[in-house]
Amino acid sequence: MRFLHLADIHLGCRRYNLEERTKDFFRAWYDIIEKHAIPNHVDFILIAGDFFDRRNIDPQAMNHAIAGLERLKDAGIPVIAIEGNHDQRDAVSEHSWMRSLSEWGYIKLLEPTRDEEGNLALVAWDETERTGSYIDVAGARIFGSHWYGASATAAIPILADALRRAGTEGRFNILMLHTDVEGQTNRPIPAVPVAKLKELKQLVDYLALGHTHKKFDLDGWAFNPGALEPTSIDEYKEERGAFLVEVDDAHNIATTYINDYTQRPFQRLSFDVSGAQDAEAVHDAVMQMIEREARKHTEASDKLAPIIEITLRGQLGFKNSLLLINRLRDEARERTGALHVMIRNQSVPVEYAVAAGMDAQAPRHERERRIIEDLIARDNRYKARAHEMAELVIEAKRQALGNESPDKILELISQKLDATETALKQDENAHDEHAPTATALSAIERNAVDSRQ
Ligand SMILES: [Mn+2]
Repeated sequence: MRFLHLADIHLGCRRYNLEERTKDFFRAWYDIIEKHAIPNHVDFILIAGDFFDRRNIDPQAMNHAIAGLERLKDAGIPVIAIEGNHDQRDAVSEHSWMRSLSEWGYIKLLEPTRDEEGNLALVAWDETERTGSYIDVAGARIFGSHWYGASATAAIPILADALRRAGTEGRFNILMLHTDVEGQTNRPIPAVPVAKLKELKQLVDYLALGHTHKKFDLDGWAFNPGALEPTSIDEYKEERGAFLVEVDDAHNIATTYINDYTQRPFQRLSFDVSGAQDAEAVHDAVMQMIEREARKHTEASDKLAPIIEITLRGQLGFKNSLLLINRLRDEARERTGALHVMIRNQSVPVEYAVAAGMDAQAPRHERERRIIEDLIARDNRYKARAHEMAELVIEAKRQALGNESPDKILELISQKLDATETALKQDENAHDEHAPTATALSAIERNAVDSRQ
């Protein structure tokens, strides 16, 4: 017996508002059929949930699904599937596109049902009704299950009971399950503990998992192939793909991990803007980095053009708005031939950096003064007197901690504030002649930014 185990194909996945990106999910799905399912004459294909990216798919996603399913139908390869969290039917509806595909004869959607007492039951596939919870194909008995979400751990013993009642003896039993497994996810969400999962081991010879978008296996018994394409850039580094599974007469399992189908290349670059003189300097340095490190794509290449993400980090020595992000992105795309360039600006303007570059070993009172001073300096009204104002704050705090009366503290504050305001007014008058120049400059800056974005 030979079969292909897929999961999380996510047809119809839209990212970056790019038509091409949606097609990537189709290319991966279709390519794996052409390259692996058909040449290897597999007996069946398993889709362990999330065939579609969402419940309410658009017509294009359905076209993508049918194109592959028609090809498999012509080749006489049955597709056995379950619903995942992304494509499961609505709680209030009897209908889902997965059920429709099953009714139309493209897939066999396996779903548990309820017996008269309301207990979970697994019933044999009915070819006329085109419903059922398990099916016998090529010497295997394949069982389907629902998406249980956070109650997956509680569902395991119930599933085990239902499997026992349905009968698994003397067969090669496969169970499809869409769930997170403890230790395999980076997300802080409840996942099924491995020990709990293993309660199924006596009943199931091959546990066909889906949901986690990376490849893993447990004891050569439970297998999760991962998504064919990354649904977010965070997944691009994970090993993902499909399993080609070979089972001999003694029920020995041999799996081959497949990832040589058409995939969109991704690249992540990072640039530290700290110390750059101006926006032009950042621009030039980012372009130099791209020349050095970025994956270049040419029309002649038979590979897909990459998606490149560039993150700007560090402290920016000038206003954020002076960074011409669109210009950076466009020029980076031109130089690399990428399908798409994302610029993530995570740099922090120096004006917001508090106690930047301060020695971490400095005594507490020095650090306190510096932090208060930096916070005050953000306010242009007090910027010129930040040092004195910091002194005042610290003195007021000292008095409050010393149980000084509120009236006394208020008096101290108003005295100092008055003195500071008088001093500031004098300063303003002295600087009046420069004011128009500063305003004119920022207007020019604004215009320059507007015309380029
Ligand atoms: Mn998924």
